[in-house]
Amino acid sequence: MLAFRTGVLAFAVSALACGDAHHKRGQDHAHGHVHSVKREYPQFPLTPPYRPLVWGDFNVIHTTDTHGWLLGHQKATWPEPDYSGDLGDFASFVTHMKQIAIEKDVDLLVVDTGDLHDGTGLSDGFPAGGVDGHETNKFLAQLPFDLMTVGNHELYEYADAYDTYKNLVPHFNGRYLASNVNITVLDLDGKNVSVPMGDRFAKFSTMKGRKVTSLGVIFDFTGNALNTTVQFASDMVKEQWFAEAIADEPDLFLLVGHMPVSDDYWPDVFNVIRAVHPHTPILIFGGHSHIRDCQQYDGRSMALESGRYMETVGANLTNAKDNSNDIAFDRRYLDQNRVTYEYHTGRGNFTFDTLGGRFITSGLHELEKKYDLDYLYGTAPQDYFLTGASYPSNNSLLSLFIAEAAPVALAINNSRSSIPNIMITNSGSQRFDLFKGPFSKNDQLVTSPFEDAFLYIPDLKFSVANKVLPALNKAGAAERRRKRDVFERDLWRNDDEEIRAIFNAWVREMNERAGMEKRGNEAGNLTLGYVTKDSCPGAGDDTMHISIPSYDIPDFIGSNAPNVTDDTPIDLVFVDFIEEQLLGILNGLQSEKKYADSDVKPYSDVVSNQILGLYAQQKWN
Ligand SMILES: *[C@@H]1O[C@H](CO)[C@@H](O)[C@H](O)[C@H]1NC(C)=O
Ligand SMILES: *[C@@H]1O[C@H](CO)[C@@H](O)[C@H](O)[C@H]1NC(C)=O
Ligand SMILES: *[C@@H]1O[C@H](CO)[C@@H](O)[C@H](O)[C@H]1NC(C)=O
Ligand SMILES: *[C@@H]1O[C@H](CO)[C@@H](O)[C@H](O)[C@H]1NC(C)=O
Ligand SMILES: *[C@@H]1O[C@H](CO)[C@@H](O)[C@H](O)[C@H]1NC(C)=O
Ligand SMILES: *[C@@H]1O[C@H](CO)[C@@H](O)[C@H](O)[C@H]1NC(C)=O
Ligand SMILES: *[C@@H]1O[C@H](CO)[C@@H](O)[C@H](O)[C@H]1NC(C)=O
Ligand SMILES: *[C@@H]1O[C@H](CO)[C@@H](O)[C@H](O)[C@H]1NC(C)=O
Ligand SMILES: CC(=O)N[C@H]1CO[C@H](CO)[C@@H](O)[C@@H]1O
Ligand SMILES: [Zn+2]
Ligand SMILES: [Zn+2]
Repeated sequence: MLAFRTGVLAFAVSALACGDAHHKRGQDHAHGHVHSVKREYPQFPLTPPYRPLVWGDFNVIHTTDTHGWLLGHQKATWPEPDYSGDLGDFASFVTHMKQIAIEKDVDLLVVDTGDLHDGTGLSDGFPAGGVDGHETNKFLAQLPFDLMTVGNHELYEYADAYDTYKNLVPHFNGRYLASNVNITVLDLDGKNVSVPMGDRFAKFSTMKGRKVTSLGVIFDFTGNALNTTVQFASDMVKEQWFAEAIADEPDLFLLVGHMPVSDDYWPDVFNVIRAVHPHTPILIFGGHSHIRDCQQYDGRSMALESGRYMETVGANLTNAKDNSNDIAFDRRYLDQNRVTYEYHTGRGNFTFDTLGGRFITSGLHELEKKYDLDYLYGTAPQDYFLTGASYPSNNSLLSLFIAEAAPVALAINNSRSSIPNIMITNSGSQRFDLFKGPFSKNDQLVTSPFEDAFLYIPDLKFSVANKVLPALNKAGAAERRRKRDVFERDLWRNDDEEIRAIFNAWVREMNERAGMEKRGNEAGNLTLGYVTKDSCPGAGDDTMHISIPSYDIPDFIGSNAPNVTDDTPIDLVFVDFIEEQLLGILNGLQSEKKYADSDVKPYSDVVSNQILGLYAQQKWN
């Protein structure tokens, strides 16, 4: 058993701030473009980290759930500038860190735990006939990842899974791990065969000669596409190959997996390895719930999760003195920006960028152009927050969407626009805040990605229609979730809503603990950001912040009720995604008529992911 110090450098890459994007409105009000150029330096005074990283003998940099945010977070509203690095900056950072590791004569590995797309236009804004993430994966492939593993977002659609298998996996040469995921492909004889999507495990030696055994495991995911197979972790550990893979004792187990480190399936894997190797260090990197989190399943293990959306990069190290002692681990959640990167690499403005990093950044900007992602719909007069403002309110994205934008956008070319109505959708239909300033095609994709049709039931008495929204919220989204609709789209969305519930609860807790009003004097100096409290010893955040505000939001949201008498017939308008549950609620509210699918009609050709753009064209020019 080898004695070594392990440092886990877990940095979570948050949002990209497009620093000095200088915004130009087009001549023709509705058809402008935002011209963003690579900011040379952060355009905002970012708070630097407050202490250097603690390097150990074995160090790991971790990213997870990047979801296409490869140009980082480009908006000026806090905390977005905290996450204003891009993948090119990250690549430069990794290059310098590898050099520092060589100078310090220690190991440094870089790992990613999946969910590479479904989040921004760079991955999702491809033209018809394309495959989600195909282009962004090419940029990720330029980074020296030592390990990568598969996320659920790689598995909702066969085309995405196949593209990953065909084009990304081979690039990593045995280091893209899929211990419990298979994909069905045609073999050379044209027969269907189910094969591992990546390697089941990897055994390798580090630069410093440490023997590492690695696995790549996804949570017990059931929403995967036909022709892909996910084996539950608890079954995987019973496989012969698994027993053989873990039989020899390495210097450490390095497990990567797309599953949360708290309240999930890691113990299914951990316990089996620990039973065979009571003393071997086990380092775990997880993901999927989009939070910063750390757990120690015992004194000689550590499990780290590094946030989401290129917001957080994680890292940590171990200190294994002998077989009986606990190992000291360190972990750090880094805000993903150039100030962080320059601070930890000792580089400045003019010595930070590597050629490779520059190349990635400019390539991503070309892709942005190719997809016309900076197509400008209008200029938002203020910020609208998903959970950062109460609902309903003037700063609520949900209020903007359903009470302001939907009534305008759905009235376009609509013969029923003069009939009073109530419009209802689910709050899960919106994904991200909408910030003051240019509102582009990319912003629309980020904020409101789902393509739901609007339906309506005509001539409902106002008194009945007006009770539907409160009744839906009383029943909650859980009922629909349990049903797990057969459409891939709905599976993704149900999973997405569960993740968002975990994420929102996490932010809410931190706001109660470390929000503006709690931080007192100290707050004067700090910007908004994450204030993480996890289950590992010591402080994890690399940069100090005041917590971002967080409010409870209802499962369903509605437009303002029209000013009509109780028995006025009105249109009840809603998205197809909630039809079944809404009909159930409506039939519980009145007994005059049993409403069914045959009573429901299409309301408009406009679908939900067009609403904000159409509204911006009319009102924000
Ligand atoms: C399953 O895989 C086979 C072989 O690649 C392919 O022909 C078939 O279309 C796939 N089915 C689905 C539903 O993707
Ligand atoms: C492969 O399996 C899919 C269903 O999983 C089926 O649709 C397809 O026809 C099969 N192809 C062959 C060549 O057997
Ligand atoms: C996965 O692929 C392996 C190798 O082809 C095969 O032995 C195994 O049965 C497959 N598992 C599933 C669940 O399809
Ligand atoms: C980097 O350059 C910018 C622009 O000249 C300047 O505002 C900033 O202070 C510089 N930062 C450092 C750390 O040198
Ligand atoms: C919200 O906006 C409305 C309409 O612009 C305005 O009348 C109202 O005062 C605003 N409320 C708040 C709290 O700002
Ligand atoms: C409304 O109708 C006009 C004329 O047919 C058409 O050009 C326009 O695209 C339509 N708008 C929407 C949002 O469907
Ligand atoms: C604010 O920051 C300055 C400079 O870093 C420091 O000297 C001062 O103590 C801080 N003030 C508070 C209230 O934390
Ligand atoms: C609602 O309508 C009634 C009757 O037309 C009118 O007197 C009242 O002012 C209206 N209320 C609002 C808030 O517009
Ligand atoms: C080598 C190293 O970084 N060790 C650190 C691991 O984390 C613990 C807890 O934060 C620190 O006390 C160790 O110094
Ligand atoms: Zn994710
Ligand atoms: Zn996920």
